[in-house]
Amino acid sequence: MKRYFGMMALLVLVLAACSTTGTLGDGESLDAEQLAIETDLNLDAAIFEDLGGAAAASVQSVEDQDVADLAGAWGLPTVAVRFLKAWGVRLPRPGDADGQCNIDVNTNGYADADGDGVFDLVDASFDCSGTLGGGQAFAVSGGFHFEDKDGAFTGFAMTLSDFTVSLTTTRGEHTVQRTRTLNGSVDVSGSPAEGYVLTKDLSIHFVVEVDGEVLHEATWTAQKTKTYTPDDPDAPAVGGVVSISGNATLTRDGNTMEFQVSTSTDVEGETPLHWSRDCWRAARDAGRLGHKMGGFDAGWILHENLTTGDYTKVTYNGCGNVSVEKNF
Ligand SMILES: [Ca+2]
Repeated sequence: MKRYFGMMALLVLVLAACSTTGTLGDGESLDAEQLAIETDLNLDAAIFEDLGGAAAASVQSVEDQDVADLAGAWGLPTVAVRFLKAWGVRLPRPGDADGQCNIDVNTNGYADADGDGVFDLVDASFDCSGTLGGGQAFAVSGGFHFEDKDGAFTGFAMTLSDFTVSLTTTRGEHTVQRTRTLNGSVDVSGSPAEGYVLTKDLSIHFVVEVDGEVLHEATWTAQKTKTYTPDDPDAPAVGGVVSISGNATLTRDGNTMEFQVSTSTDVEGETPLHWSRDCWRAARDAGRLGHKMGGFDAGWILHENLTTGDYTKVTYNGCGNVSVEKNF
C-alpha cells in the first residue's frame, strides 16, 4: 500500500501546482501557457534522463534502480515510467494496484529483436481512481503505444492517447474539477556519440469545471524539433546541450495565440541551453515553479509571437535559478 499512497501523494503535488497558477479570474491564459511550457519541458527531461538506457540507469542511483524495478515489474520501458512520473503519475507496484488501479500492459510477446533490453513493442492502458485525504477524488486514464528503435541507445517512438489526470475538490457547496489531457507523439532518434533528435507533436488540454460546468479551458498544441548533444557520449543521460525549434499554439476561450520557439543555443554569442540530470532531479525534489522548468542550468528558451511581439522568455541563470519574463 505504501507505493500506492506514494502515487497519490505525487498526484496531489502535481495538481496542487495547477491550482496555484493564479486565481480563477483574469490572467489565467498566461498561467495556462506557463503551465503548458513547464509540462512540455518536464516531459523532455524524462526522456533525457533515460538516454543512458535501462541497463546503464540501474547502476547510477537508487532512483534509477527504482525506475528499473518498476518498469520490469510492469513490463514497461523505463522511459515510459519516467515520462508518466513527469506527467504526475507515479505507478504503484503491481501487487498494490488492486481495485482502484487497473493497468493493462501488452509486451507483444516480450520481443526484443535487437537485444538491447528494451521491448520492441509495448501497449499500455491505465484506469485508476480513488479518494485522497481531505475528500479529493482523483482519476488517471489513457494509454500509450511504444516502439523501440533498432539498436541499443538509438531512441524510440511513443504515442499517447487521452492520457488524463484529474482532481476533484469540494469548496464550500461547490465541486471543482481540474483535468489535463495529453495526446500526441514523441520520436527520439540518434546515438550517444552523434547526439539525438527529438520530434514532438503534442496537445495538452487543461480544463477547470465548477459544478460540472466549464469555467476555464485551454489547449496547448506544439510541434517541436529538439536536439540533445551529450556532454559525454559515455554518459549521455548526465547532461548535454539542447536546441529547440518549432511552433506552439495556445487556445483559450476562443482566442488563439501562436508562438515560434527558439533557444540561446542557436544564437551566436549566447550561452547555449544546457540540461543537467543532477539539476533536474534537485529541482524536481524542490518542487514549485514546474520543477524549475525542466532542469536546465544555463541558456534560455523563447516563445515569441512574431506578428504581435508578445513573448515568454525563460532564462536559466543557474540550477534552480530561473527567470520568467513575459511581454503581453
Ligand atoms: Ca529492443
